[in-house]
Amino acid sequence: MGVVNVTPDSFSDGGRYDDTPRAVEHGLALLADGADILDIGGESTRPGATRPLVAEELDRVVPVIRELASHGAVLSVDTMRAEVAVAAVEAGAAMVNDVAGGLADPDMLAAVAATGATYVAMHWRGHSDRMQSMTDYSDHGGVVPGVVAELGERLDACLAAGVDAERIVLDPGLGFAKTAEHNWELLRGLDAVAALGYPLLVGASRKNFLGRLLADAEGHPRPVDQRESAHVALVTMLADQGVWGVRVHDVRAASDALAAWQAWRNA
Ligand code: PMM
Repeated sequence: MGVVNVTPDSFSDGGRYDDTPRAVEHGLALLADGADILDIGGESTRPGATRPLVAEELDRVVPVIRELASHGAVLSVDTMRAEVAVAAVEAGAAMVNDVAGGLADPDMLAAVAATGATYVAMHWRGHSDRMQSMTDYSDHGGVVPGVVAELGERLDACLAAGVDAERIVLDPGLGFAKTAEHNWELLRGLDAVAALGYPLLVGASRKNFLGRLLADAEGHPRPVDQRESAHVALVTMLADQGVWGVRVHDVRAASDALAAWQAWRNA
């Protein structure tokens, strides 16, 4: 899944593709690099981000989805809002990628169920302006059981709202109300999340925990655009664990890693 952030302020690529022609051009380039799905987002979820108006979000994503759909791309909309999800599906999106797993908008799950779109339910505890103060998982005995329990609740809510079980994908939500250590624990404990019985999507691309892993001698995190080699190692391991998808910015690097992994497996 290649990321197209039509936002002025995403941490990894904010402002680079924040108008329709540039976003479409970027999406087409990601397809040429081997993306199977493009994830179109109009709201930055970086820690501390403020939310756009609904109208702004619609203006950002709908024209890009309409245009990329006309090129035959399989499209996902990265949104927490039912209204945006419905408009995106009408414009040609086949998937709704909701980082809030339905918690940010009480209408989301019923709206998605009515569209018949595939739904990605990510683990989430609160909006970006406060999520990094919500990293206490001690009530659950740790981040892995905590995410499994809370994602399990979202799963039940999806099914109760009528979302087709065949169309649900789960995501542990790396970096969302998680410390760097939590992200590593989740990657290590992904089997427990997979045991919920649904396909998994994982987004590690360019995230802060990789910057911290690769920090220089003074402790300065490695810049966002220089974290790819470490990410490629994760993509390969995630593929080997059987995850359904990886959400990535550098599709060429991830595709190359997967090609090598596949050739090795098939030999
Ligand atoms: N991460 C971001 C945005 N959307 N969606 C899913 N399903 N999983 C993620 O981990 C995820 C996401 C934040 O990254 P970005 O600002 O680079 O898009």
